[in-house]
Amino acid sequence: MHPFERPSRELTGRLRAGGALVVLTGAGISAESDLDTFRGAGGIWEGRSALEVATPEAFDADPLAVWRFYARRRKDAAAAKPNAGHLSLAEIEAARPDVLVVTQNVDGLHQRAGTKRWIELHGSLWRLRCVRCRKEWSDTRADLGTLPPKCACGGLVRPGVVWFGESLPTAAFAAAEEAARRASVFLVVGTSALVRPAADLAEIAQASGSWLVEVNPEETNLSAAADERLVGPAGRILPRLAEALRASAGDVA
Ligand code: BJW
Ligand code: ZN
Repeated sequence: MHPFERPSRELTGRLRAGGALVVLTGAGISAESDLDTFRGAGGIWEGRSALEVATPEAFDADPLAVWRFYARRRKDAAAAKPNAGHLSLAEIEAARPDVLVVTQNVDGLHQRAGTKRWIELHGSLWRLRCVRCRKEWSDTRADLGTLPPKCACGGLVRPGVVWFGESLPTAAFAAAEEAARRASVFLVVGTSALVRPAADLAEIAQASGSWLVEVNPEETNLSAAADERLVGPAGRILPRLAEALRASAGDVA
C-alpha cells in the first residue's frame, strides 16, 4: 500500500455510494490550531511529559500542579480557532448523511467548527467534576479563578477528562464501537493510535469491512494495517477530501 496525498477512487466511491463515514481524531488535527500534541515536541509541561501530568496519580499527589496544566490548556483551547481540517469535516457532514466524528480530543474544536454528530471519548476540558459529591457540570470560562477549584460541597474539583487507568464513558464508547462496525469508511486523523481502547476502534471497523484510511504526516502504529494512507497535515489533506466529494456530488447531480 503506497502513501498518497489524494483520496483514492475506492474512498470517494464508497462515500459517493452513501456509505457511513466515521472519523476518529486525535491531537494531530488540532496541531494546526497551535495546540500541542501529547507525544510531539510540545508535549512537555514544566519539565515533565504531559502524559505523566495527565494522570490520577499526578492529581492525587499535587492537584494544584495538575490544575495549572489544565488551566493553561483551557486558555490555549479558548484562544484557538478550528482549522481547515476541523472545518472540512464539518463541511463533509453538512453535505451528506451518516457522518460521525469520534474524538479523543478534549478541546471542543470540532463542535466550534460546526460538527453536529460527535462523540468525546476522553471527556472535555469544559466539563468539571467534584471528586467528593461526583456532581458534574460545564464551565466554559477561560479563567477559573483560584486553583484548584472547589465544589459548593467543599470537595475538590477535577477536569472532566479521562486519565490513564480510568474508564471511558461507557455509553459514548459503546456508540462509537457500534458506529465503527457500521462504517463503510473509517478515517483516522492525527492520532498516534497508541492509546486504547480508542485505537481499537480502527481494527474493529476494518474487521467489519470498513475501508481504513489514515491521515497523518508521520507513520503510526496503524499505518501498516491501513488500506490507504493520506500522508500530510490534516489541514491540507481533509480539504482535498471535501473537494473530491464536492466534485463527485456534482457528477451525480
Ligand atoms: C498530525 C499533525 C497534523 C501531528 N495533521 N496529524 C497495556 C496494554 C494495553 C492497554 C494498556 C496497557 N496499560 C494501560 C493500558 C490502557 C491505557 C493505554 O492505552 N495505555 C497505552 C498507552 C499502553 N488506556 C487507558 O488507561 C484508558 N482507559 C482504559 O483502558 O480503561 C479500562 C481500564 C480501567 C482500569 C485499568 C485498566 C484499564 C484511558 C486512556 C485515557 C487517555 N487519556 C489522555 C489524556 C486525556 C485528557 C487530556 O487531554 O489531558 O488522552 S492521554 C492522551 O493520549 C490523550 C489523548 O486523547 C490520547 C491519544 O493521543 P493522540 O491524540 O493520539 O496524540 P499523540 O500526541 O499521541 O499523537 C498525535 C499524532 O498527530 C501523531 O501521530 C502525529 O504524527 C500526528 N500529527 N501534526 C495530522 N498537522
Ligand atoms: Zn461536590
